[in-house]
Amino acid sequence: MEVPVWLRKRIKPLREARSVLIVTHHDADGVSSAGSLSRGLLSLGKEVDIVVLRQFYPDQVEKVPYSDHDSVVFTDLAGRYLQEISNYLDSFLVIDHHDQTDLNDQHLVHPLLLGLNPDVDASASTLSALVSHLLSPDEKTLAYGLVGAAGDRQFEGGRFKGLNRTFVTEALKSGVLTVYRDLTLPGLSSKLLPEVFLYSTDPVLPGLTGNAEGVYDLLERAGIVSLYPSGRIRYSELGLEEKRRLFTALHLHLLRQGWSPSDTLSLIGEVYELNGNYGYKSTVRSFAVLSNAVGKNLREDLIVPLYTDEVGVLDEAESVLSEYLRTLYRAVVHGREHYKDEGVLVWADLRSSFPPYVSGAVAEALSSEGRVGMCVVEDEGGYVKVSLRGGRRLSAIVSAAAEKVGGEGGGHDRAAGARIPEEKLEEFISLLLKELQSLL
Ligand SMILES: [Mn+2]
Repeated sequence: MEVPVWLRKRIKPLREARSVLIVTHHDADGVSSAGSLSRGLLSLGKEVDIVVLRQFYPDQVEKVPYSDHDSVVFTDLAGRYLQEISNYLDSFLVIDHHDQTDLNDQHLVHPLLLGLNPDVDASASTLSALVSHLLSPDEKTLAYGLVGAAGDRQFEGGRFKGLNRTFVTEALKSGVLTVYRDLTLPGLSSKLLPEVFLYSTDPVLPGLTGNAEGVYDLLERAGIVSLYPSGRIRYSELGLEEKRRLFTALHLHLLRQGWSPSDTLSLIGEVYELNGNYGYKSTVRSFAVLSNAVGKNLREDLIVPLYTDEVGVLDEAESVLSEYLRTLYRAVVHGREHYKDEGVLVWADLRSSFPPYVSGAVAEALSSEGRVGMCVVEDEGGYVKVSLRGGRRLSAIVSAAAEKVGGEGGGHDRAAGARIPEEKLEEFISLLLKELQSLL
């Protein structure tokens, strides 16, 4: 791996610091960034503290114990606030892969500065692991850096590319990783087969996630029910022919639900197995699901133990995960039973009944061919958070509608979100409907 001189220089404050604070985002990429970076810092004998945030606002500075540390690293967030941060911190580094950032700033580490695509070549965790590896070389750190890239779905044709690919190669060479092609749903080696589909939230599988009847039908069509009537079978225990039949049944099911052939084929890909681990840490993708649950529950205390292979932490982390998956499951079921049908828009109001992190999965479960799914949850300070999935040109539509009602929003083509004043929700929805209908 060629590492440019500017990058080595830029991480010098981390070498010199005795104590480092890592401020990170609450998803798998943020957790994996903090975890991978901690490995290098701790092995050099430094003190490390981690703070997990739902979202970074520069004015939160009083709430975070910045002044107790020699240096601060922001990972998977804060890229657009470099100027504001330099107003109150001297020694800091921002490792981010989002847009709207000043690429000339001396505190930034960003994929674009390395000639990499920030959506598929490297995520914040890839770069955090790179920094960690520069401080203290360790191939396992590189493998753990891939966890966040998996959480951000940085795959093309079911496999990593760019710097992520380089990490795979290095980790393979040193034996910390094994790669093979198979179905890539998280939990395949640790969960019973019906539960894999029932609790699948990354991705949400329409007609299966949160739908016990749908899962039973699928397994029946695949001939699995007659072979294992109790359902007490793991995917890894199936024979090759059974696996093939299961995938064919799944493929047909998802096509009927409006998925494109290439979307369903993307469920087959490279599986990156982490050697010497077990349970939900056994593959990079399932470790991402575990990390995401830890982050969404703001359990920063579990990050270092998980990423430094502390014995005994897995039980607790997996209980956080199963509670998280149960909550998502209940939210998806609730959303499907209590949605409002507005034609092009199908939406559920989950304020006061569920934590905010369920909104993306519920919106995804409500979306279908030609219809946008939306979920409303609580946010702080008189705001609501809105997630939308499906359709097209969503980012532009959502950000325009949100701005008109005094909120803010954005995202991607088929996945967007907004934060809007609670009393403006109705107005926001009617603006959305107008725009979505005009696209028809
Ligand atoms: Mn990210």
